[in-house]
Amino acid sequence: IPGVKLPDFSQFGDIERESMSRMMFATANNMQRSWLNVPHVTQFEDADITDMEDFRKSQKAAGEKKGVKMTPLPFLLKACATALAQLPQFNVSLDMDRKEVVRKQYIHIGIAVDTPNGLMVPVIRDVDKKGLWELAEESADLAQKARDKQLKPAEMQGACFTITSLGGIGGTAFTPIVNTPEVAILGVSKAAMKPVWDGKDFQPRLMLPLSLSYDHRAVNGADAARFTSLLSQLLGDIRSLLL
Ligand code: CAO
Repeated sequence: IPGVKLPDFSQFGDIERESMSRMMFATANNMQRSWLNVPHVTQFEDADITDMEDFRKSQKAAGEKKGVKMTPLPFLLKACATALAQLPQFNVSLDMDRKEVVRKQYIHIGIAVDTPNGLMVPVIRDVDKKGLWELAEESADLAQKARDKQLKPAEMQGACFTITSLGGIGGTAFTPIVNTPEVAILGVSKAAMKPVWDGKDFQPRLMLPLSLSYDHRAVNGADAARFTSLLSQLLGDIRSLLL
């Protein structure tokens, strides 16, 4: 691809130069590799998490006893694990050299963590086999390890899918970049109260914006809409996560 030729910026005003950290350089290369190799499409959906949030808040005292904070993330992990099991076309990688699709029989999910040193993606293994408290504890531990630069290489490998949540910060939607060779990534924005028509009246409901970016070589648009609709259904009635 044509390179970007830099002008001499100092002709426009004072500048400073600083070496990129190894991590910033590696992240920049990974982003460019994914962006250039993967034909991206993003599918948007809102999930009604009013009841989920009531339940989550009802667990506050239990969380204080256990020393674990229950955020929306464990529910998202569980819902994505269920969706990956029901729609296994999202749990693949493409081997273009061998013209093969690699289907994974395990469900490991990466979580993007914002750290002072840049973006890190620790991986939670076998999310489908873990409960909400276990996921809450493990994701908090891994996020802390990421911030403390204590993650081992093995703890950042093997993901089938990634969740990137900006919900604690803000925004209504974004288009995340697929963490190739995974074929999809879920972006989560900030939940907001919205008027939702119930057929008779508008009801105030807490709506969570979801943005699913996917590799259009591996996944078609109809499947992406099925995936986000399923996520919305699962988060809308978390009892269905038990089924
Ligand atoms: N909507 C509204 N509020 C939300 C929310 C959402 N979607 N998600 C989380 N929150 C709330 C939490 O409930 C918590 O509120 P309280 O303190 O009042 O209980 C607060 O926001 C902070 O949550 P958190 O961000 O600490 O925890 P989390 O489990 O939701 O997320 C982690 C953990 C590691 C994903 C997050 O800390 C993080 O690093 N996010 C950034 C990821 C990122 O940079 N992605 C971009 C990658 S592409 O460049």
